[in-house]
Amino acid sequence: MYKLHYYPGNASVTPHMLLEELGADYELVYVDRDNQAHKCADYLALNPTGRIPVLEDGAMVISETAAICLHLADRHPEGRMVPEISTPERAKFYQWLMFFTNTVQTDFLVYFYAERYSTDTSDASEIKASAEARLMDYFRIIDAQLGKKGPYMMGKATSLLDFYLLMLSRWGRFLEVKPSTMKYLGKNVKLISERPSVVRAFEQEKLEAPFA
Ligand SMILES: N[C@@H](CCC(=O)N[C@@H](CS)C(=O)NCC(=O)O)C(=O)O
Repeated sequence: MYKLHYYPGNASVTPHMLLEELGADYELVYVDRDNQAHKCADYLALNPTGRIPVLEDGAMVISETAAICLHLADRHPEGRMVPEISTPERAKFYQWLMFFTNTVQTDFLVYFYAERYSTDTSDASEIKASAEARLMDYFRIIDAQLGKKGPYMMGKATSLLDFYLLMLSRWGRFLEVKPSTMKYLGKNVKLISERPSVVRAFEQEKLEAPFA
């Protein structure tokens, strides 16, 4: 049985949605972030970065959301969460996943933790505003992709990208223009957030609508 260390709505929500979607046997382990549990010795022994999530798969401990998602997709190939290996679709899948995790998610960290990105805390609002501008550009790029080849990131088939995107769009509900109000992205968010697996995961985390 898997163990997913999570905090409601955090990056753990993507592997959580996937675990439900894949019908996997798993247990949720609540990380008491409000009391800094993710910075305590027990948690740091699992993930020295002190970041959420962590997945335990037997004796194996995995951190980094994208790595966890890819591992789950590998372990449950029948769920078809990634395109076939060595195909053009697989190459584009890699491109978008790296964009989501290296670029979009990274700028969300800048947006949410702006004070960490300067030694002068008075810079935080400027740092946050510039991250927001970049995030808006990224969501426009994603919306355009979905407009060309939707309704899912890989066209007609769902993949783990769509679950990742729901998490990012949900975080984007604090931006001045909510990603879910964009034409094609909004459709994608609606389709994914209505999936029974996602409804179950959100209910378990007590996340309330609007989901993005
Ligand atoms: N690159 C990491 C980032 C994870 C991350 O930053 N998680 C946030 C929650 S969404 C966290 O743990 N924040 C607590 C902190 O940075 O102190 C991943 O993708 O797993």
